[in-house]
Amino acid sequence: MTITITAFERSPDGGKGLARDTRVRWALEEVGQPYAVRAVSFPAMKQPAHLALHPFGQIPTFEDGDLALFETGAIVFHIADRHPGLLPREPNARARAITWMFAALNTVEPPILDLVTVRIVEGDKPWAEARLPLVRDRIRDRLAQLSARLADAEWLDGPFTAGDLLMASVLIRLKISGILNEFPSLAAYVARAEARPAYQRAFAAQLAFFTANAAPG
Ligand SMILES: N[C@@H](CCC(=O)N[C@@H](CS)C(=O)NCC(=O)O)C(=O)O
Repeated sequence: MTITITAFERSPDGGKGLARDTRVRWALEEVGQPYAVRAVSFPAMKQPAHLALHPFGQIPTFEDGDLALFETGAIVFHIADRHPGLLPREPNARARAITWMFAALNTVEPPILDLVTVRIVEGDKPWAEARLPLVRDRIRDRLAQLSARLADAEWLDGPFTAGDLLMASVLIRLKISGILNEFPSLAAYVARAEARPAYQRAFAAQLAFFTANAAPG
């Protein structure tokens, strides 16, 4: 049974790999699992067929036989739980890696998403410009704390884990803002993550998918 995930038919990021299917592709590449991708258009995401898979009408989804999942945290955890390579076997190390998965999605990602919201979704509001410094400072606070914890380690807790995969995926979104470069150890951490062959394959696959779907028919 082939794993099937969904991705934007035409990602609004133009193939920069910021859509969340990239983190699922990356996890699958890290554990060596082949997968297929089904493109979903924006209107189709809100139709009953897709809502049956994803109650919030978003991508990505994950299907394997009769199992259907949504939420990248749950999907990446499921992949890491079922296949060796992304979570340590030793119970305490495994629990700490899972803690970093939650930290990435619950503590570090929200202020970063706020920046996207204020820039893109609320960009035309009269207060958007005034709100921006607050949002950027909230991100800086989190990055300062994360950078202090990472110090000069290669990964967050021992070997590369699903916690690093999600943390790097979240931080990658900040590259264009310039904020990441204010924290050289985090910028280097992201560069190390992006240099992993599995990330390279995932990035190339999402770009090829975008290019194929964007090609005039
Ligand atoms: N918390 C969800 C967020 C999913 C999400 O926001 N997906 C975006 C693409 S990266 C989406 O489908 N946006 C379109 C929409 O919400 O209508 C996850 O991690 O899977």
